[in-house]
Amino acid sequence: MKKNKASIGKPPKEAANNSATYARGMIWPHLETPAKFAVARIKGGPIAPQINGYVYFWDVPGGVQVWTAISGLPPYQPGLNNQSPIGPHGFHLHQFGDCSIGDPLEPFQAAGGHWNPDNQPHGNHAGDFPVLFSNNGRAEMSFLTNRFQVADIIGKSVVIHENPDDYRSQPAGNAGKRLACGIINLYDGI
Ligand SMILES: [Cu+2]
Repeated sequence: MKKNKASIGKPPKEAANNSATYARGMIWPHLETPAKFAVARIKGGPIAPQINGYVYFWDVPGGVQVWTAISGLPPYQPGLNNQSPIGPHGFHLHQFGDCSIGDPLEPFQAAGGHWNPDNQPHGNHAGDFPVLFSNNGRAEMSFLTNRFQVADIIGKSVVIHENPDDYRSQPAGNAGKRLACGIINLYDGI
């Protein structure tokens, strides 16, 4: 059981050296051509060190399919006394592939602001993603975006925030502190 828990979101070993075969044959049967495929390994920072997981990206007709599996999210807390609730968690692409922790009270500032290549307001940034809902600490989600291709996001980062994204406050949806970060790399069978 311990082994399973640690490997949430990770492909089985026998598939690790052939991501295209894995993608076609197992959980993504709609994928018909060898795709550009990327992954961000997500790790929690000092505010939520238990966060752990993966975000996968692969090119599909019409855009990119994103699939994520995250564990170790903090429990939901309602927003009392004008404080933001903890969860569901803002989830975005950020500009820079630098997940240095920096200030432990405001971690992951080196990842920069939201990746926004076409200069849109927040809520319509290319890297604005749906929020992550914690299910006893675990979130899994898959969605389609037509805002980029895998090749456009290599070397950017994925950030998970403490608070929900309101999709309209500028510049970042009032999503609060940065709990976890991962750099997007071309998939090579991690
Ligand atoms: Cu963000």
